[in-house]
Amino acid sequence: KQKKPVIISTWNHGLPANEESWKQLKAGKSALDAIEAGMKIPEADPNIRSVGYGGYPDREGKVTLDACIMDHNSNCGSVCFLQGIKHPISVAKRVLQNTPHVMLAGQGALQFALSEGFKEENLLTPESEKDWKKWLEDSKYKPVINIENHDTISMLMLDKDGNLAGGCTTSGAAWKMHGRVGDSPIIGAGLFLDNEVGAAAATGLGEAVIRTAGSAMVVELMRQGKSPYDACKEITERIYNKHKNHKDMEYLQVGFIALNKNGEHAGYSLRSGFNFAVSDDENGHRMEDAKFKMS
Ligand code: SD4
Repeated sequence: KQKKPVIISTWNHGLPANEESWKQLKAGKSALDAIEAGMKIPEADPNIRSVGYGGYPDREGKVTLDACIMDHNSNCGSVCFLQGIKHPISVAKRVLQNTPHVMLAGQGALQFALSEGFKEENLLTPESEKDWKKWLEDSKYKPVINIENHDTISMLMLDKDGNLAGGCTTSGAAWKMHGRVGDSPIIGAGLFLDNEVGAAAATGLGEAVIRTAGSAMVVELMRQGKSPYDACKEITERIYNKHKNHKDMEYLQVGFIALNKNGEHAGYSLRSGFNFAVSDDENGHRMEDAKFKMS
């Protein structure tokens, strides 16, 4: 029997996002509208340093954003390397709805956002600017594992009709090179779903998730009959095996969430410290700790 609706999203900031998305779903909004409304909360929160407004900038002091959204008909919208727009998830939704394309990047994404009525604003908060200036003192790129329990917000949803949808939004890796794009806006890497099977999304070091087509692989394992938990675990282990002797291993963290067509969910991460928010009728809104491979 299918359990629905169900929402799952990454990290502590997933909880207020889930609560808002849940409210929207219960008010009869579409899955895409509900995802957008929920994800706008961490995007707008200056204290969340890994998403949207207030996110850590790149090494040139520029906040550059990645986001995507996908519906049950495999329609996708994505923006990457977008600057100056507070709600990249909303722009991604407009790419899905109002363009013949899946992905818009950089200046082109900004131009599209402005044409859709979005306002350009400064996303670098005084706190982020201060941290960036401090970082410039030794300018070492070393991603932080479980950055203040935040990182990307990725959300998966099974709506009341039993259809899957998902989204991701992030300011990416702090102190990245200018122009760097992570896994989060890439369909198949940071997010993937097949409405016949299930949905998966990633958080953590995007390079590792892209190298392994992470979320797409989690969905394929579910297609072959694996539970969400076993699928997330197997792909996390694959990522570990591929990176055992890699220079990224020192600071490598990846985490996956997955939700199948029956409403069963799971999360799993390489290192400890990953958690996710889950919402359903049976147990309300709560946080769950992911199982992990190593501490
Ligand atoms: C990315 N998965 O851009 C996102 C978030 C992150 O270190 O910053 N990870 O890779």
